[in-house]
Amino acid sequence: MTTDTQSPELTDGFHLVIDALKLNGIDTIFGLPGIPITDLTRKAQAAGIRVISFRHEQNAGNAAAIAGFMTQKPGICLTVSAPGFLNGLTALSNATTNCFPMILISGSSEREIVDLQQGDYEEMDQLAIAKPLCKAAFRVLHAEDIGVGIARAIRAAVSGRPGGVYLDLPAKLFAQTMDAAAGKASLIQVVDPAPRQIPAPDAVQRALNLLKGAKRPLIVLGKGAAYAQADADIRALVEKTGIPYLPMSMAKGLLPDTHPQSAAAARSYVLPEADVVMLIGARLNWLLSHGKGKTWGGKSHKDWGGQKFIQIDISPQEADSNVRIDAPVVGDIGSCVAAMLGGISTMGSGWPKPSPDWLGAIDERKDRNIAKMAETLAKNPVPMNFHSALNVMRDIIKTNPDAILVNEGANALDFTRSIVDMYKPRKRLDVGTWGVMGIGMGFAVAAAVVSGQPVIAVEGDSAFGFSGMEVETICRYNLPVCVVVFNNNGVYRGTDVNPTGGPDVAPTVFVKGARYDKLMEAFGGVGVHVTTPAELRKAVEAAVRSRKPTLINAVIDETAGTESGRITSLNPTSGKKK
Ligand code: FYN
Ligand code: ADP
Repeated sequence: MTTDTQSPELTDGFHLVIDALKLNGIDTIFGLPGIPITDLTRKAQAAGIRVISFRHEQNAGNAAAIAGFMTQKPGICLTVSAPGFLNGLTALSNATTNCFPMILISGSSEREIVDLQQGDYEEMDQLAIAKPLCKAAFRVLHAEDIGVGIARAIRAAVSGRPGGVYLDLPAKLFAQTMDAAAGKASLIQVVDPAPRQIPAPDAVQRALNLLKGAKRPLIVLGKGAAYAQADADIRALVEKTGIPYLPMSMAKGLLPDTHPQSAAAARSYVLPEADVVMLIGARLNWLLSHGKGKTWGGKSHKDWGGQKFIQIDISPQEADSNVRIDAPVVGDIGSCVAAMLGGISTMGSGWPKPSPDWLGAIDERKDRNIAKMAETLAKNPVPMNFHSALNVMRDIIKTNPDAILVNEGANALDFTRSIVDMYKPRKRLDVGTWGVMGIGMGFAVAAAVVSGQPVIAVEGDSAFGFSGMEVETICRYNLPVCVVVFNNNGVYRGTDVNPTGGPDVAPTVFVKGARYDKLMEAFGGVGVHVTTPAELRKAVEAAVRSRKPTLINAVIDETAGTESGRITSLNPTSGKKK
């Protein structure tokens, strides 16, 4: 309360930023303190926001991005200027590529000095650098604009196709003061930040007509479908139509991988054989061979396989990006799937189930692949290989379906994806659209913080190295994270040799017999060294039960693994003599 004789109550940039975030339901910030945002982290914590401090901004950024994916609220990453900002940028860019909503907030140097290039502390034109790498970028210069700046950042991150947003806050802004009441009035509580986008009825009808006439229909579920949190309706659409479906990596578990309609184990059969493919939140990018070529039954790598496509997506520009989309349905997945279900229900029993021939042929391939897989998994080679180790992880996820599986690497990624079944939506978090390494510990920290569930991170030894120092963060916040490092002494394998016979090891080789478990012990967590599936099982079960930060160094046969896992063909020399 102020009276005429008292000076008015003041607020400042620090508090306006914090109040604006809180007003919009932001309860967690991932970041790394330093000039000029150290006090912002302190004041945010004092104001009741959970502040998770990392050892490197890229990991904080990855944490923010995956928190955005899991919650549909923009994940916030807070960094210092220039170098800290740049460290956060890979994550921001990756978030944008993956359609994860995230806001990178970075402190910056003084505009006047930056623009005249007079050599300020950490001088950099951050806004200009961020712009091409994210969905939107804003700078706030005046305290009274903080409310608008945060509101615009939130809307840009979560509306339409979600993505990364950059918010530039120059150091001077934080100390600016203004009348507290005016400051409060300047803040905006964003109404309906991600408005539903209802598909046009004729677009829905066009899609239903195409699907209904299909002889060999297929549904592809992507991570956009997982993000949408329309789980029950997506399941109903799959089950009511009876159409087989293929989950992309992060859509695994949207329906349990053991669902009878899953065609995951017959991937290379269904893609070329399907005549109508309905994509739900999945892009026809490299992960789907751009919708053409041999994967789709085309004669050469550029040929169209003859499929017709329905694409449900929030981005109107996505259709026709690689091949013709015969029935684009533009809208949010929840609204689109509900509209499709509505159309199907008006047909009553008139919806034609896919032919028994198509379903039978898929089942035959599936059964064959699953039986082959079971045979491989049952083996117990010495030393342990990816399969025998992942057989353990498969059982652990089966008995702990709420646990979140973080996964990165090459072979460690590809084998885990096909061996470890997921049972619930948004439980598998991995390298996504870019195949980026380094998401591991950032994703693991965020997954534990956001969900409170146990997190199991299956990491290749190379992949782990990118974010390994965050085991200290895991210990500091006492998070229920169990990291399993599949240690085969190198990138892909540990067996390469230096052809010159010189003293340096080959570029893909690491220190042999490294003990990653000791890293976790250094910070008070549990480190376990295992060489057999039985030891691995015991260690992971104990970690999940105890919820103690744990790192298991799982020694894998160093000859196991192929170059680049399942994507060897992307290497420029693939198929040629080296
Ligand atoms: C799948 N499969 C199964 C099962 N699930 N067999 C038995 N049981 C189960 N449950 C079979 C499936 O039918 C395939 O066999 C094979 O396992 C592999 O399946 P996957 O992984 O779905 O298919 P594929 O061909 O590897 O998929 C292509 C891809 C994928 C591009 C989508 O490789 C991918 O997501 N890659 C990302 C790689 C990446 O980002 N790496 C990081 C950089 S590594 P067939 O049907 O017989 O083919 C840097 O070097
Ligand atoms: P995957 O790699 O699993 O195939 P992609 O990242 O390629 O998935 O595709 C996700 C797609 O989902 C993007 O094209 C994006 O526009 C879309 N998308 C994301 N969220 C939604 C949503 N809520 N509604 C509709 N489409 C969405």
